[in-house]
Amino acid sequence: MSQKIFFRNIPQINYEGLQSDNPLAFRWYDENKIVAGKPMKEWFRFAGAYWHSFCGSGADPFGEPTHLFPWNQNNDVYEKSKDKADAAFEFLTKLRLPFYCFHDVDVIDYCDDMLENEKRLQFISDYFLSKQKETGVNLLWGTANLFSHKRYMNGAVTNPDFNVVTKAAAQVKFAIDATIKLNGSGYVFWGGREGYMSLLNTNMKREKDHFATFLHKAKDYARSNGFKGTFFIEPKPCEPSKHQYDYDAETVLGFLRQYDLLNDFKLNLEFNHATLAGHTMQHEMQVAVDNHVLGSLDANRGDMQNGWDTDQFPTNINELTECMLILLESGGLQGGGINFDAKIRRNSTDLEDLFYAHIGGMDAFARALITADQILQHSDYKKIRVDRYDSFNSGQGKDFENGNLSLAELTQLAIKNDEPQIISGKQEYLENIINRYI
Ligand code: XLS
Ligand code: NI
Ligand code: NI
Repeated sequence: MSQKIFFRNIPQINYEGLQSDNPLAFRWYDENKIVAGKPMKEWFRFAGAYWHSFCGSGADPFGEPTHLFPWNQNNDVYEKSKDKADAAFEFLTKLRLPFYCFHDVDVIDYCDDMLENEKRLQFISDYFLSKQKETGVNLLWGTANLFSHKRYMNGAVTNPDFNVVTKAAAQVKFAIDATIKLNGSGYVFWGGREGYMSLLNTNMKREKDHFATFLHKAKDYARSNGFKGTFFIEPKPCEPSKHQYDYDAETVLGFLRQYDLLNDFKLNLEFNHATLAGHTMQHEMQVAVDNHVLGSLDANRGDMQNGWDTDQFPTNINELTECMLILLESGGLQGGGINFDAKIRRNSTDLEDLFYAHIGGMDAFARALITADQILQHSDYKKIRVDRYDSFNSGQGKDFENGNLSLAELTQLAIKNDEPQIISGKQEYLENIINRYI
């Protein structure tokens, strides 16, 4: 099969360490380096995002495309999809990204004919399969884009019109088929239009019921067709809908529990979505860990001054270090990896910019993982948190924790006991530990 080269001037990206001045090298990400018992590449399972890196045009609501990349120029649907695949697999291989993620419409253009779409996706997924065999790059997760087409303006599987639900179902079926064929580790549901713009025209209860029914049917279909991977729900509070049903980690957990889906779904958490929900990513990750659903991460960052999903590449070492503390203590992601759901800026127009962006992100995670491991091994970070709860480890505190003290008994203790001591939470001390180990 003929195969095009798109990054001719860009070499294989290697780990060169801290003394290197080469901007096209890793300074921290050493894929085989063992951290806390596992090679870095296994902790992270990094993935490139097809939509941002190979479909993004740099266009914004005010301006035309600026990323006029050569793999997007062919007018033939099939030829263009192969060009993009050639570019993607060359890119992933050169960057040592072991995985990729895609929406159906990222990898090949869709039309309004369902059978033709199925054929198109089969065509390009066959091509991917040969590329995967040749390069060793694998699919982290697949998904269906149920938000761009105009038919989804009132929602996809939560649309008030049943006809739209069927179109979404067909797209999900084809995307699951492709994910199974490509041996994907996971399948993602991000409900960008599953929510509402106005409650005046929305029956929220009915829409959520439909959402849950649909997820059951999709899961049953995938399982009965041999899908062994993990299903992920990706929370986001808003954008494009004013209010989205999968608002944040806690909300999704409540939904999964209510509709008996908790055994089958984990979470795919995204940094910028956490901040949009008014949380830190650390908060979202800890909620997921505490409920055994930390599945996968979409790596990016928002802009602290702008309130939308800017999807910038991650660079904040302090934030990432705190996240890696949670990741390390949890033992790792369940079924997923770290997908760079991030885009280069509109005015970053060189092919190299795509490489710098990913190198920076991978290095930032690697540095954060190493730092977090040092903190856990050598500092009293863990001990301080454990010790704060010491009063529940024995005596009446333990009785309370076990549910063995009534409100009246607690009151008797309050009357008898002295006023509690003032005990410091040591926040600044802990913040200093993070910076000391960075
Ligand atoms: C959009 C989402 C999207 C999902 C996949 O904000 O992050 O990119 O990850 O549909
Ligand atoms: Ni995402
Ligand atoms: Ni996003």
